[in-house]
Amino acid sequence: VRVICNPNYAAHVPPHEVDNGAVVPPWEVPGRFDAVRAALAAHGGFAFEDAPALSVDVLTGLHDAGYVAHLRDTSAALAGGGGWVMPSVFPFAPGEPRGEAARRGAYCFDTFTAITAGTWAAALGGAAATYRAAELVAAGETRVAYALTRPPGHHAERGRCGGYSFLNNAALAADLLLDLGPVAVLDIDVHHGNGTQHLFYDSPDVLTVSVHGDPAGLFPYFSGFADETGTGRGLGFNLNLPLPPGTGVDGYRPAVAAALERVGRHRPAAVVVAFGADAHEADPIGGMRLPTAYFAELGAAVRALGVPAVVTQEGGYDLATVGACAAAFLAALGD
Ligand code: Q9C
Ligand code: ZN
Repeated sequence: VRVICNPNYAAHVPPHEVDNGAVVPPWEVPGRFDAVRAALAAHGGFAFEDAPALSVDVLTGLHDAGYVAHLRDTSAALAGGGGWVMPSVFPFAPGEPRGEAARRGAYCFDTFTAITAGTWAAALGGAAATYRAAELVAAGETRVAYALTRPPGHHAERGRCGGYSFLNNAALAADLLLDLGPVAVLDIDVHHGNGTQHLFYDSPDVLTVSVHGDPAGLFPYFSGFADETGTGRGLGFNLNLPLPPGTGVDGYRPAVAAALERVGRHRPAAVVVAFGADAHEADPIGGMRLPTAYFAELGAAVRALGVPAVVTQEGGYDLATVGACAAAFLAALGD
């Protein structure tokens, strides 16, 4: 399996998260990438390459220009120091944000997602890895390509970061793959892929399907419910399959079967998998009960679609198992 690496993955070092007002250590750390890379190398059968640089212009159709400038300019302003930017106040009146404190809240939807000096470089490097992976698949050079990256992307909206995500890599891949025909995004991170849903909510061309923990009790809390089915021409082209906390293999199997049935009916020319390992039983924040071996079953099930695939790395916070889950999934999906 071709593995396209984000060369700047280590540049983004979050200082902490703020959870219910308390400062807590960050879960989304550079060691996650190292753990996955080491597990893939130990497994064998993976070919690693660094992504070439990506022009920021590629993001234009996907992300709001003011938001992109905020990420870039904030990282630049923090260069050389150990500081960060996090919101304290969120928009409660209409209008463009005026001033730094307003921009912090306007361009972010939670207090888990700090911007640091290296955030822009790391996020753009992740987009570059994903873009390259999608290019390889679109050109028919490989049937499966995996963008090995952090920070994640699937929570990022058109104009807001959140959920540790800054640029929506899965959506970027889907956009590129539309050249081939209809595209489906299958999101199996334990958290609902709210950003990807949001970006394609009115689109009948990109089907978005997400299997995740019930947002009544799990991030992102405000979306991921079963009654969110799309809007306008996109009505019927978003499917959410929320699962109760503590779900194991017996609960995941029928949900994944329903997800894949819907993906198959879309007759996609290519599929994007937003891959998370945070539904694993050892994950510290997911609350689900999947064993490592089930990730191989997931990979085989996606392979059975018979469609080329781009995989983006999203969540997975247990450093001891995240790599084995990715290796099991990708080895079963790939050649
Ligand atoms: N007490 C991804 O997996 N909530 N994002 C953390 C912990 C934020 C997850 C609160 C979870 C974001 C890509
Ligand atoms: Zn997640």
